[in-house]
Amino acid sequence: MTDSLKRLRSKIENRDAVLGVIGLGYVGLPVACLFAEAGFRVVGVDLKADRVALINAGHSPIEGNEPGLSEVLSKVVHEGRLTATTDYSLLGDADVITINVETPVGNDHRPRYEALRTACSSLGSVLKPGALVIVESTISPGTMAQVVRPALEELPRGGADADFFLGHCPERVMPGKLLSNLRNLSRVCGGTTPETAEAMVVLYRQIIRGDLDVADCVTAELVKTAENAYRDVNIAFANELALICENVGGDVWKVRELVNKSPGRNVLVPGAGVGGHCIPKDPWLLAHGASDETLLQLVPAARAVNDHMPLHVASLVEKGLARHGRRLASSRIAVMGYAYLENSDDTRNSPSDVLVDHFRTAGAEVVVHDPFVAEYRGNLPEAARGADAAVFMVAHDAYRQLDLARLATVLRTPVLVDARHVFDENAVRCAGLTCLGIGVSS
Ligand code: SAJ
Repeated sequence: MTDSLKRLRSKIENRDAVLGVIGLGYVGLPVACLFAEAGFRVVGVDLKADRVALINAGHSPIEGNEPGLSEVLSKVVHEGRLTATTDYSLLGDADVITINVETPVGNDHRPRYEALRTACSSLGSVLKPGALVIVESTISPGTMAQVVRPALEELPRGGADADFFLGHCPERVMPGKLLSNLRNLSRVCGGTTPETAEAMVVLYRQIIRGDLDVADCVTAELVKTAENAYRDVNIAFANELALICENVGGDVWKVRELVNKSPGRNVLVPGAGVGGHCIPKDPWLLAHGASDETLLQLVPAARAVNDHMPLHVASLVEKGLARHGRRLASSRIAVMGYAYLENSDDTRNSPSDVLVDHFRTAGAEVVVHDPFVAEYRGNLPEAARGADAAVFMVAHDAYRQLDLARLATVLRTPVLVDARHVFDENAVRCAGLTCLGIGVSS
């Protein structure tokens, strides 16, 4: 192990190391808070001056319910352990820098690395010798070698493993559980050398209780993208099984329950589609790593199945309207639920977005309701008044408690489409509503 890495490890163990965090979003900010809470001095860098100002005032810019985050943030800011800035030069004396910027995919399903490249080249211009740089953003296999390392080495310097150390430790956070996931979930510490990976374990052990597994960078890149591609493929199987059940007169909920009694089976939950900031994107990041795209059939096919689900829900709505002699173009549809996940206000890549666009393009009038999304809040069942169909796209608790008989009185046409298995079918029918749902014969 090089002397500079030895020195870095002891600075980390003594908590004398200065940490830098680039990107103070839903991953970077909790990371900065936990390292500051552990006793490190942390400098957070973000491009958004308003976000920086809010953080320096001790307030969290992250919406939604994040248990403990506001309290930790306020504490470490007032103790002077965490400062935020838009100025990269303040990272010049950082011993460890994590990069937590967005890594979206474009409409062509290819990674968009502009933010990552900018962060790396800006950091490279101020990075001090012997520092450790860790990318926490989710990236395609091969990105550390082909994008990150070259961007950091743009300036004439000794390069990774000589002049600075480089690793990849993908995050595993989830909205609503940012701090608890960070503290408790295991992480892969992928280093460009085994010694660097070991130094990463020493660092993350300061804040993480879960397993810290050493690996190389490619393994770390593969693990994170694979774990989410795996989830997407399994959701797609559940969705395709639901479509089959609809066609053969089955009930996917009964079928799923009985299949899952078989050892080693775990059919996931069919539904209105797959939203969020991770699952729709990470399979494409995994796929991009495979240079020979012909290798891949399952990952793209699963994405296609899941992306189709909102349109399948639309076909169920049209079927229900037709039973009452109505056409979509002249109907009013109440879309119930706009968040991508139950009891969340997060609307990123929401399947409801696709559904609303589809209905509006077809000429239907659309009203949206969501108890967690400010612009769509409203009384229930009043929000559906005058609609010809109420489509439940998210299993918010508030919908599970809905008085179906009252819903029937406010609808103009008594059609209910249940895209998240929110209701008991018989209860819906007893309320005098035409009921159609994912995975059940209509
Ligand atoms: N979904 C289904 N059926 C399922 C599970 C999910 O249709 O059986 C849909 C959800 O409705 C949602 C989307 O998929 O629209 C994603 O749901 P999710 O439960 O996977 O939640 P995410 O997107 O927040 O996933 C994140 C991921 N974490 C990271 O990327 C770090 C994922 O790997 C985790 O498994 C998940 O959180 C979690 O459950 O913690």
